[in-house]
Amino acid sequence: MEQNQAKVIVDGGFKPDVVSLKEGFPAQLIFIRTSDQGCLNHVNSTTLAFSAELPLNQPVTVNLQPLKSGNYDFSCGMEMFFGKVVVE
Ligand SMILES: [Cu+2]
Repeated sequence: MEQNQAKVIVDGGFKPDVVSLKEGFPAQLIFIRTSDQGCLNHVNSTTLAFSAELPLNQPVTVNLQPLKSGNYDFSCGMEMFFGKVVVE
């Protein structure tokens, strides 16, 4: 099966801050924090039900169950920086 994943570089913000995933298949978000800037050593999402530490320069894969179409938010631990997952 085709991979259903999106990569986000964490470098003083989430880059890109909008990513897309396909509806109805297991999915992965891969975060790579490449900078010590800001307060981005933690990412979480209430709507996607995950929470992860982001060690510097180590890709972190978040596995997601098949998703329904819609928009989902994620943010840094202090909810200062935000990103969005568009599932369709
Ligand atoms: Cu923050």
